[in-house]
Amino acid sequence: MHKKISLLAGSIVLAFSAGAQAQTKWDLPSAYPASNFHVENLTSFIKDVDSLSEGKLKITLHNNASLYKAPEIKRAVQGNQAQIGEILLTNFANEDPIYELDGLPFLATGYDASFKLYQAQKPFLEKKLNSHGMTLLYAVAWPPQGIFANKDIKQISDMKGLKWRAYSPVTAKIAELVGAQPVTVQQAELAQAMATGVIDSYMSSASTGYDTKTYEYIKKFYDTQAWLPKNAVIVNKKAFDALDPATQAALKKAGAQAEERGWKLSQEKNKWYQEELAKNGMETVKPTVELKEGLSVIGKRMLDDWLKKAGADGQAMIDAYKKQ
Ligand code: PCA
Repeated sequence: MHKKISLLAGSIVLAFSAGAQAQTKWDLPSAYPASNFHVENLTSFIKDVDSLSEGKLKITLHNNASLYKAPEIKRAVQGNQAQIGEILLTNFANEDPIYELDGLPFLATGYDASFKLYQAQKPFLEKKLNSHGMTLLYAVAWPPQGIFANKDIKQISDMKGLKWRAYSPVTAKIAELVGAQPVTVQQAELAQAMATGVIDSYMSSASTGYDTKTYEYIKKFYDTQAWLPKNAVIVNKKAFDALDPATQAALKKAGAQAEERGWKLSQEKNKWYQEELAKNGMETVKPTVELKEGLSVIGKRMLDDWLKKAGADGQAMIDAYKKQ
């Protein structure tokens, strides 16, 4: 009897160490907090990877910019310091126009249009990332972008002089065009920037308004639904190639599931985020026709500039988008 037990214990140890040998561990930096739907989605994705790979690929999430700040994550994945990471595509607009497309105002405004734009953008995005040693696993849209401000904004000239938080080159450009003062602040530092008065306004989603408790400082959300930027989850190609085929397939499957779930979650939670903002005293304001017109003139100008920069590929993306 005694012998049997020790034999059994030995085989468990053996099985355990064999499993441990085959296990791969990856780090996944994200710049957003646990309350954010992208991060909720990442948490489910990591669980799916674990079960689909039968425990062979273990991913550790480092959220809220705790491992790398938002603008550093892409480079960390490229250099394989992090094997997988979540980036806000439009943050990298200055690197290549492909990253800017879904950050342009009034090109694609609802979820359906944004998904179509994504389909048009995707092959070019995959090619670009590939050429830098990375692959695109999935991408999910943020909710529609509106303006947070205390000031009454009836037309774009009312935005003059605002201390405007920008999160990307495009949001900084919008500020310049309306005569506001742009200050680039990533979401993880946004609450502090409001508390210290560094900024008094910004353009983003209800989701970020909720994550950063914007209602403690700003009382109005102008629901302009101007664009839906995307977060993308990218993987270092060498790290991917080092996985066995079954684990690669598991990762891809979990990614496809996360993309589908993420787009739904973004829409569903947007309603909930808006309700939470209202409960905390924030007024959602329907933009005036003048404000919308002013912003769409800016949008057209930015699209023209983008087309000049993006050349034939850019035109192909816009054509593919409009054809759908
Ligand atoms: N929230 C992010 C980017 C887009 C969004 O809705 C932010 O404000 O940083």
